[in-house]
Amino acid sequence: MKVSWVFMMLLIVAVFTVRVSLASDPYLKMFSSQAQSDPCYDDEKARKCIPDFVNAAFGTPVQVSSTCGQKGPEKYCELPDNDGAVDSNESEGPLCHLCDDTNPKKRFPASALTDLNNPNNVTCWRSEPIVPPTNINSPPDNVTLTLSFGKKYELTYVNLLFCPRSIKPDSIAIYKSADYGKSWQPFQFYSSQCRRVYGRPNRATIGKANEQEARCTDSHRHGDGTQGTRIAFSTLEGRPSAHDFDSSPVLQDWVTATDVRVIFHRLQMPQDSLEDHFLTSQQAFVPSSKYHDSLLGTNVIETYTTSTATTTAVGQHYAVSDFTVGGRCKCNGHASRCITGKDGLLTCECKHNTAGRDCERCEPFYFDRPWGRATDHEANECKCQDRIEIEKGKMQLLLYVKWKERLFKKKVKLDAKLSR
Ligand SMILES: [Ca+2]
Repeated sequence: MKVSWVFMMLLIVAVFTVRVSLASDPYLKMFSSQAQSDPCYDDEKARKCIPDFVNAAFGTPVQVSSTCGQKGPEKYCELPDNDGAVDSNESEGPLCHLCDDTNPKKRFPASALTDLNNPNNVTCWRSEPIVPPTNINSPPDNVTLTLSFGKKYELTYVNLLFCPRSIKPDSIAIYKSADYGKSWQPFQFYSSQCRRVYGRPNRATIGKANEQEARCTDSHRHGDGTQGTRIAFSTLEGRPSAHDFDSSPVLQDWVTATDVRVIFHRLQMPQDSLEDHFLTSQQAFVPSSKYHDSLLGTNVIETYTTSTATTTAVGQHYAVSDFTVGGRCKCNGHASRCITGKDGLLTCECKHNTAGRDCERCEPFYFDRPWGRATDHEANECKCQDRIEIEKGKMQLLLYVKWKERLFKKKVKLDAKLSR
């Protein structure tokens, strides 16, 4: 009786197992097909793959050289709305308010630059009030925003959205670094006076010979190419090889950045009519010197002149509500996403037998052909070396590790002897 009961139980378990395995078969198939749908492979054949397009600035801390109200309460002023109305409860005047970093309702921190941009609840960063220029040669404001991605990205655009009722700055320089801030390269300039301020022609044409050159434009002053209070720099616009990006190492370098820096040089030129909002006296306009780029990418002024003009400007400042940088994590076509590595750093999840934070080299023992960036037509997968060569390499590595171990043990013994 006991034996037949055990037999029955075994039979039930066997039938159940067969039914479950049959039932789960489609699921297993589904999972296996999911595993095969790696964007870096097409039926096990390597193909170019790239991480998603993202706003690389979103939620990233921005280093700023100046923030309103951090050294105590300060006055800042706004332009009136089109209908002349400004909502203010401050006693300093109808256009002016106080900023105070210790008061949550009056703070304008750098974190507002890269938070969620909600049109119904605009958050702003504001600089400390600046000293308005008395003439064209007055020292530049040099108010700086620096954004570090901690990883190489390929950038498509850099956008700045200015706060409601704020002035769109006149002269802005955008720089980029591709070596984590060691060196900086001009990316784009904006000025109503490109030649005078940045020593560059206005709206220069870019040819095949100078595709890696920063341009200067006054378009932001005239409304074309920008919308409202926005400045949008498109990294590839007007560059001839942009349509054949895959085969242009020059443009691939051009869009590569680990950091982006925006330097506000002039809020307004002294002769700007808009300045009437803030200045009560006519300024002397003295055309002569310009800012120039030093190797470090900081801009300095060559000469200073003094002006006899007096100003009563108050509360002029820079105010940005959104700093956006569109691009993709740079993986050279060998990864479909970036992940946080064991070292805590953002790194490509490399495929095609490639390695490195940007999949910029072949994995050990995969040097059958030189490394190459993946293109639409050729994945440039790193291939395995000859089997014997690999075994030889592995053996050499093993011998080296063992030798290091022996050396370490000897050292430990020696240290122990000496310490006695
Ligand atoms: Ca914001």
